[in-house]
Amino acid sequence: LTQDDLKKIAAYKAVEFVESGMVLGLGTGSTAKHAIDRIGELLSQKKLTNIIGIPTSTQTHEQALGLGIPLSDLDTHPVLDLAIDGADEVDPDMNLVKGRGGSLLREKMIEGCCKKFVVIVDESKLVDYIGGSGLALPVEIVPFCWKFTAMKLESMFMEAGCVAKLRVENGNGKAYVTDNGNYIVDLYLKKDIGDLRAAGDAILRLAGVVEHGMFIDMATTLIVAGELGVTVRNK
Ligand code: DER
Repeated sequence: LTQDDLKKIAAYKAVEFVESGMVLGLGTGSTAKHAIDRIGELLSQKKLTNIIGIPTSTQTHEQALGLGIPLSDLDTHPVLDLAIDGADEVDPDMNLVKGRGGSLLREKMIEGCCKKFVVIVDESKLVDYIGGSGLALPVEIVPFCWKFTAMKLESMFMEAGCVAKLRVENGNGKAYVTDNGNYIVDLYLKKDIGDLRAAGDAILRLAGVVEHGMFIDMATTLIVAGELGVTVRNK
């Protein structure tokens, strides 16, 4: 099974939680894409009806539009029944790293308003601690004096061997700009930062920071697809 096969298996399993009439948070990324495709398919087969989708990115908005999924937003639906989204890392307490696809702010806004937040991953996303993959922990910041903010973030996690890098567009070296017109600084950690809430609060206290990619205690259900099968775990 390829990694994408596993993502699809986890995604389809999550869609089993979708019931007609639900208001859904539609995630962003290659795993969530499969779930949205599946929802579109069930709608076209009339196996699902009266679904409203709240997209977490312009990318997901476009995909859902193309599938004919009726769309809305948080202004109209401030409480959602269910959100389905992927993650970049999942620790043993179901805390997440998200945002390597650039959509962490809208994801966190929308997934914070759901009665149920189902996270779908292939087994490669499981880590012992947040940052443990050695890959990016994204932080969305305002473009104004981004170097200053990046430097403050890097020094904040000096003990964890943190390196902060401005995310650039593939190829042309220009700063990546989020759907919200902001920049992303990716933090690369060499050690466990310990108390995630304290770390997250410290990050948010920097005036130039908009939001960070740690989703602490937000997931209610974790679906993991691996070589040995798919597991569903509730918080
Ligand atoms: O960037 C994001 O937040 C994505 O949801 C990410 O966390 C998972 O993306 P993937 O399903 O393509 O690995």
